[in-house]
Amino acid sequence: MKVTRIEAIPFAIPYKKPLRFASGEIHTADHVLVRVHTDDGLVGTAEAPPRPYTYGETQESIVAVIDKIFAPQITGLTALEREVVHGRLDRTVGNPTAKAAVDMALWDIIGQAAGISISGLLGGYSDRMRVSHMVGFAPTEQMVAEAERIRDVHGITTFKVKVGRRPYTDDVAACRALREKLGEGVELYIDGNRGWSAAESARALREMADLGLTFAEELCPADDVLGRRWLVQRCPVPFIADESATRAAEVTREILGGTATAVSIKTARTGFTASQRILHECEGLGVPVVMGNQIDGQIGTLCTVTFGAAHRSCSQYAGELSNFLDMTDDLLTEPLTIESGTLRIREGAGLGIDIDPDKLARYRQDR
Ligand code: MUC
Ligand code: MG
Repeated sequence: MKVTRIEAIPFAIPYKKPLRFASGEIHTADHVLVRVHTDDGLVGTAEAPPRPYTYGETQESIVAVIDKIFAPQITGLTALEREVVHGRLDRTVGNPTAKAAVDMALWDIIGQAAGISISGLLGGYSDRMRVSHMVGFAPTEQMVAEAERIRDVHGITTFKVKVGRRPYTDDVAACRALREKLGEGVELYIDGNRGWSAAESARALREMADLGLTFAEELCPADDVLGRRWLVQRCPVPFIADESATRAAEVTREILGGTATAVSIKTARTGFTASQRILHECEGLGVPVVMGNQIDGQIGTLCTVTFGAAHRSCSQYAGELSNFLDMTDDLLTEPLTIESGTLRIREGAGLGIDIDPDKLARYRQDR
């Protein structure tokens, strides 16, 4: 299980329609496929999605940090020496999705070597998760039509609605229309990606008080420390820290500082090793967690569902696992499918990621 080589392969797959939210928009999945090779012929696989508006990473920076810094640092270590690996990776600040992809690829190797599924290694709670679908910015009637289609085609009944536009009343109207058209049988929550001020957020929450929202996520910036604490004290539902809680220490700051009361765990940024630390921290503090989506492709989504389904507290709420539906294609030999509103993990050793070589050849950007 000794690491001999790490590949960081940039690829690009267009979206059928862009996903728009307060901090950015996505037209193409310009991700990086990470493959860690070992001396016994195993290959661990994961993907890193660049999100410059959230972490500062780009596709080029992910490839460069892996090729130039991470690969030389961990070549020669075994996949079982994860504490040593992370000690070396953490000499470089930031770069969360590059580090996370390396971490998950190492877990994939361990699972394959042991002949055990990663889900079993992590916790083995379930083989599936309920799915929550993210509804991006669009005219209200299109947002409603998308949610209805996703419910009717995939059986999904939980929706995270992107908010954070100005004026905030547009988002309030969209959420109201979603509740009216979809009825009481669906679960709705909102994510502002820091687009509103604390005062706008408070007004919006007041005007949506009758909509039965279950969570509110990153409505205003965490850097507005006192404003956000003031808002969270008044928030009628758990307030999820997402981009403000990307490491265990940030989770501590957000929760103990009173600027969040729930946490989004994204394997795309904390892999499996650090995601487990955050999960256990949240469990110890009595803070709910939601499995979030970094606008992952199918590889990243498989990593998320593997982690989420493995743990009881992650499975309490629907996981955000459906963004890949908007992509025109993907790299897996056997595509993921969402049935009756749930997504299953892959059986077998490791993560069960099998890359289609023809698709990789078509979409890779480095040849
Ligand atoms: C989300 O939950 O915010 C959009 C930006 C980002 O960092 O993640 C996505 C989804
Ligand atoms: Mg979010």
